[in-house]
Amino acid sequence: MYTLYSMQRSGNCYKVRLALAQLRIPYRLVEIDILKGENGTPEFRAKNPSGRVPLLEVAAGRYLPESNAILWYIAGGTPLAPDDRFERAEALRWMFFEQNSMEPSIGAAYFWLTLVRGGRDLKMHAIEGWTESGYGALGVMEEHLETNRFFAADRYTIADIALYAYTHIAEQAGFDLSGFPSIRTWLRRVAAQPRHVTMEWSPTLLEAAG
Ligand SMILES: N[C@@H](CCC(=O)N[C@@H](CS)C(=O)NCC(=O)O)C(=O)O
Repeated sequence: MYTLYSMQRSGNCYKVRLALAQLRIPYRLVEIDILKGENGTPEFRAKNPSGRVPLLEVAAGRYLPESNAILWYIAGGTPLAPDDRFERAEALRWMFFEQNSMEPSIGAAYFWLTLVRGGRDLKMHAIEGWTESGYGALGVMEEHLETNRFFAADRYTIADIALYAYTHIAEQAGFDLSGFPSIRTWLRRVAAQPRHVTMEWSPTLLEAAG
């Protein structure tokens, strides 16, 4: 069984929890609170030298970091990961975009402005840049979604999962989505997919409820 090292309030980790739930893949969840420095221990660094979550242990002692690489690994061979050469490249295109344009702006704003106490003061100098590049990324997404239901392969894929993670919490990070109607429609479309789970959900909660 997989072991996922994850922080509940991390968008990068949520991507993996969402895909695992939708694929009905059972796994063991280990919560790593980076705000308490739990990712800096020698034990965790031995598993992932970058000290970052998410991290998936795919087999004993075999570790895979990077949320989007993990999505490709767990979704491989399923409709969530396009197999056609062009559609696969389309999905990759949007997943690279997510890491280059969204995660460093909206993801960073979410982390520092909502999770870190005093983060706004600490990062005052960065907010203008995050705002400009975050709205720039949202503009590119909006334009695509005006004529497409999903990001790649004309269906729901891991490219949507990757982009959903930080877009659905962008308003918490101070981004106003009212001028992005196609993104808001897409957010509802993604949330309506079978076996969708929220960012708050964890398999532990399921066990507790069951
Ligand atoms: N590109 C990586 C980014 C992972 C990342 O930055 N994770 C954050 C939590 S969202 C983290 O672990 N930060 C701790 C650190 O950088 O020391 C991914 O997509 O998985």
